[in-house]
Amino acid sequence: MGETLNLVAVTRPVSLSMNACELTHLSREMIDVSRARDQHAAYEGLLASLGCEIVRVAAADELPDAVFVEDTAVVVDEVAILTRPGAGSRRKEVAAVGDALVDHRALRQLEAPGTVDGGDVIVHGRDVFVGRSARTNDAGIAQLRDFLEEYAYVVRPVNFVGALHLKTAVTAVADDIQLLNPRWLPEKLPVAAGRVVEVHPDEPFAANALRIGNTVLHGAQFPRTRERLEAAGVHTIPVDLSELSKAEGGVTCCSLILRALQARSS
Ligand code: CIR
Repeated sequence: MGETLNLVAVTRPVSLSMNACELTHLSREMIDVSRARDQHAAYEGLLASLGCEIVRVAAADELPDAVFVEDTAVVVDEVAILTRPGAGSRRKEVAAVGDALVDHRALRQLEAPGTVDGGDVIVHGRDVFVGRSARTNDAGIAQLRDFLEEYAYVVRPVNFVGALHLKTAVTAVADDIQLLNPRWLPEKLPVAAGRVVEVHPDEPFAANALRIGNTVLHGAQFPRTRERLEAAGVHTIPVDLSELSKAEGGVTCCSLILRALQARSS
């Protein structure tokens, strides 16, 4: 592999109650929790093999969507902002993630009436793109801006349609390449200096990719889009999260990836 990444991946176990998860665009299908746990363990193993130290938040079997830790915080090198998720059922997930992050970052907390899901937030250099969605409102975006501009980040609201989160519609797969579903993202983001890989039309959910150094984790159910990524020179590893995808989760949702830094005073 050759890279020393020094990354931390915060994860949380699949909850026993996962079949009561929030659903927006998909019809409810039975989730095999045991299989979801195996897939999640393989995902964690892959992150560890790529050089991430896994920091596991305590299980919360009564919180159906707890595995999707991405939505509970926005983390940059200087600070972690604990969110107030847009779905009321998910707000109790946040405190325990804060307990896991406190050793790694100074913490801030979003307050009502603001709502933000981390899945709507893409940090790219000093730019922070935030999707306006059913989960993320303008009051939440304004609070994020207040917290982040202190550290010279520029918060840029983004409009998108049809997807649950911004990262369902677009992710950066290299410094200069974004992967997107053009039907869900009418305006391309100015990430990645203009190179674009579009998802295969038969794979609308394939824009969610998780970049770890020079490797991109990508849903195993999207082989046609993966071909496009490889053709663009992006090294991908397919990950089978088929059970978690029934809960509208993808590869980014199941972790918070942060650079390993010493804790800072709050
Ligand atoms: C929800 O609707 O909140 C969960 N069932 C799925 C969350 C997926 N998270 C993400 O895309 N960041």
